[in-house]
Order: sequence, then structure tokens, then C-alpha cells
Amino acid sequence: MTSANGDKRVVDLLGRPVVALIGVLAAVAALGAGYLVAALAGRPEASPYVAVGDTAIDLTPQPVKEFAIHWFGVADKTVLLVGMAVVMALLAVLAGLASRRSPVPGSLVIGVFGLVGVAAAIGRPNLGPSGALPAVVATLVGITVFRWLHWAARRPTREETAETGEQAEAEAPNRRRFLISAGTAATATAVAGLVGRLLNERWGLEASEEAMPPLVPATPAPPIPVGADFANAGTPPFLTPNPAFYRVDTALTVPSLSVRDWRLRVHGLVERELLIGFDDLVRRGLVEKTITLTCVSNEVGGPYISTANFTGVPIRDVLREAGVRPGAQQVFSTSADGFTAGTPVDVLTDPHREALLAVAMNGRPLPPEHGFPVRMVTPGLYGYVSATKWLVDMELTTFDRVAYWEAQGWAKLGPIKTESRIDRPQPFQRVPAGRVVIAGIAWAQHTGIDRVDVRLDGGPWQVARLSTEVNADTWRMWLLDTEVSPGNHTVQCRATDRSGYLQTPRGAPVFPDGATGWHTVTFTAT
Ligand SMILES: Nc1nc2c(c(=O)[nH]1)N[C@H]1C(S)=C(S)[C@@H](COP(=O)(O)O)O[C@H]1N2
Ligand SMILES: [Mo]
Repeated sequence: MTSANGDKRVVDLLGRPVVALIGVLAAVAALGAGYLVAALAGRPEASPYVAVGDTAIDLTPQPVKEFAIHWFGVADKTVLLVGMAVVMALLAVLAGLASRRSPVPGSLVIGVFGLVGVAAAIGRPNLGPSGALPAVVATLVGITVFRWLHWAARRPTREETAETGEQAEAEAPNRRRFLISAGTAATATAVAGLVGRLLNERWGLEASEEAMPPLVPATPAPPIPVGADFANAGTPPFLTPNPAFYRVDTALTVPSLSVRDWRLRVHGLVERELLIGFDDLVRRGLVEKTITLTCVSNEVGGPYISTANFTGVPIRDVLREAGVRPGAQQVFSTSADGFTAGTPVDVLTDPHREALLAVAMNGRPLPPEHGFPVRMVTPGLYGYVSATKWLVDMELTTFDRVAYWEAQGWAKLGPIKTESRIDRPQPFQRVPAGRVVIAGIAWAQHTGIDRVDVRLDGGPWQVARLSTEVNADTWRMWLLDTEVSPGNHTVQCRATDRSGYLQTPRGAPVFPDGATGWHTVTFTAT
């Protein structure tokens, strides 16, 4: 730099890298502060970053959401969070660059951004006005840090230089002042982040299994018979281990509910309103059922299907206790994070269909991401209309009330469509020519699978061998041991369910009521 010119009675323009860094440090400090305050309040979902992300998810148009789920799966939220981080970093850099002379423009940008955070928090169905506190603190911290670092980076004014009397060294102590301030801000932010994280973990622990009564079903599910899967031939195991169970939801942060505070309200068109605590619920008696869940967003051949032994209280029993009034058509359920679903009353009260308020899966309390402590599970219906996780409210209403995905154009009723999938060979797999085992799964929940046909290269359909049936509410595995000549091949499968319905070849997209079509896989025999 040129020598500091004490005669120039201005605060010089700050260097671009310096102001950019100030912008980013202030933004990160703001987010760190918001995160810490939210953690202190025991409401990680009130962290401004998360509240903004949650709002973004709700405001995202349907096709974009579908695209995200399709391409990123569970990682769709990571993609969103990273995308937000990039946008914020860019804005922070711009806020800095706009403030080379005065800190006012940058402070304004942070203030406006803070208002977005406050608005997002206030708009969250699960937060309410007090949930905006972390965003307010974040904004104040952001502006303060910005102004402070801006001051620290500034060249000394003539008066300050005159005070030190050391004009030639004016820049050195000044640079030191900035570096120390920046380092302090960064360290404080890191500490805030760390403390926030520890607190969140502690809250999570508090909400965990230790607070639970034993979840032993009075009627356990029958053991899974030998021959229920063809895992050796490439199908999934019959029961999906909890960590491998597919996950689909709109929650950016997994709601962390405490068993002690959990309450389920049953109201609306009922004789008696109920308010049920966790122990009360479990005391009603637990049953265990083996059920295959499926997502309406599952493409033909897709992965959003899994099976577990669910333990819970039959929803039918709870509804009987509340006394369903005539005219009630659906149970409108709400989760702690504001998701809603509408499930037909006649499905939930069907004595042959054991829909559950599930508290455990595969013998363990529900994992947080699968709805801890209580979720709905309804055999035969896609999850979006019937499987509310983090359940807190069930209101009996007419069909007029519109639930989350229905409002986005998805079908009101979501019976699972009869479908089948090829798991082996995998697309473009190379297999030795000769005898090849083709294997997969088929499902028609609550109806049952009767037959699966497989064909190679458009040839005659061959009847596949079916696995031992567990119950009509679960998937069924199939395999075909057949002769394959060297070269490229196409294999297709189609299921027939117990009602006699043969899976349609007509391809339909997942929107609005579930995909159809025959899964087709191309592979090479060598
Ligand atoms: N609270 C809440 N519950 C929810 C959802 C959601 O977004 N939020 N998604 C539903 C959908 S679309 C499906 S397919 C199932 C998936 O349940 P899983 O994640 O345990 O597999 O949960 C349902 N329950
Ligand atoms: Mo779903």
C-alpha cells in the first residue's frame, strides 16, 4: 500500500477481500447466535437457518419438490441447506462489498435478511411468535459484528493517528486490530455452534428411549417364516432393518419430541374429546403387525418401499373410545411439524385392517426420523394420506378439510397400487450366460399378491416362484430361474393381485396418485 497519508482526512475505502470477509463473518456469527438461542430454548427448529429452509420447502412448487425427491432422495434436504448456504455466502459478500466506505449498506442487508428469518419463524405452524426470538437475536448479532469488524478494519482517522503520533506505523496496529477482532468473532461463533450442538444433543437424549415404558406387544406378530424372502437371490430381506427403512418427509430437522410432554388430542366430530399421554396410550395394550409401507412418490422400480414389524395401539380402539359421530368422514391428522394427512374413517375403523398408532418398529422405539414417539401406520394406503409421523392431533372431520399433499394436487384417497419390481439383475449388470436367477418384489397391500409373471425380450410370460406369504399387507418376493443366451436382454415383470387385477402396462407418473407400468431392466449375459 502507499504510505498512509495523514493529511487525507478521510476514512479510505476498505479493501474488497476485507469487506467480503467481514460480510461472511457477520453472517456466520448471526446464524451461530440464532442456532445457540434456539438450542437454549430447546427448539432447534427455531434456528433461523432451519426456519427459512422449512419455509422454502413449503413454498417450493410441486414439480420442483418431486424433482428434488426423485434426484436427491433423502439428500434433497442437504442439497437445500447447502444451496441456502451458498446463496447466503454470496449475499454476505455483496453486503460487504457494498460497505467499503460505510457499514450502513451492509447493516441494512443483514437487517433485511434478518426480517426474512423473523417472518419465516413467525410463519412456522409449530413455532409461533416467541419462536422468532432466535432470528431477532441473530439479526442484532449480525449487525453488531458487522459494524464492529468494519470499525476494526478501518484505517485510523487523522485524530487517531495523531493520538498515536506514529503515522508511518498507522497501518500495522490497525491490521492487527482487525485480525484480532475477526479471530475473536470467528472463535465466538464456533463456540456458540459447539455449545448449541451439545445442547441439542442433550435435548435429543432427553426425548429418547430412557423415558419410555416397556413397549412389549400383548400380541406379537407371528415370526417371519423361512422362505418369506429370496434375499439370497437378490431381493431385500423380508423385514427392513430400521436404518435401511426408506424415509420420506418434509422435515428439515427431525422433530425432537419428549415422551414426557407428548400428547395426542382426538377431537372434532366425536362424542368425547381425548387427550392422551404416552403412558396412557401404551397402557391401552399393544399389538404388533408386519406391514409394508410405500410412498406415492415411488417410481416404477423405485426404492421407497420397506417392511417392518410395527408395534402400537389399534387406531380403531382409540376412535371407538372417542365415539365417532355420524358425518365424520376422515381423520385429519397433524404432526408436530405441521404436516397433515386425511385418512378415511372407514379404513381406520375397518375391523380387518389394523391401522396403528405405532410406537415401535422391529422391536425398538420408533427412530426419530420415523416419527418418534408416535406415528400412524395404515395398511394399504400410501404414506402421504395415512402414516403421519410425530403425530400430535387427530381431528374427525368431513372430507372437505384438505391435507398437506392434497393441497398440492395429489389425490384425496391414496390406495396403494399393485406393482412389482426387478431387483436382480440390476440395470446394465453383466451376468454369466446360462442359468440366471431373476428376482424381485411385488406388492398389493391389503389385497395380497397372487402371481408374478416374468418375460425376457418380449417373449412368453413365465410364472415366477413366490415366497411364502406373511400377510396380505406386506410385500411378496418372487424369482425365476431361467436360461439366458449371451447378449443383451430385457426383462419385465408384472403382478396379479388376489382380486384378479393384473398390473397395468400403462405407464403413469407418480403424480397425482402413484406410478404404474411394468418395470423393465436391461442386462447383458456374457
Ligand atoms: N410428519 C410427517 N409425517 C409423514 C410425512 C411427512 O412429510 N411429515 N410423510 C409421509 C409420507 S409421504 C410417507 S411415504 C411416509 C414415510 O414414512 P417413513 O419415512 O417412515 O418411511 O411418512 C408419511 N408421514
Ligand atoms: Mo410418501
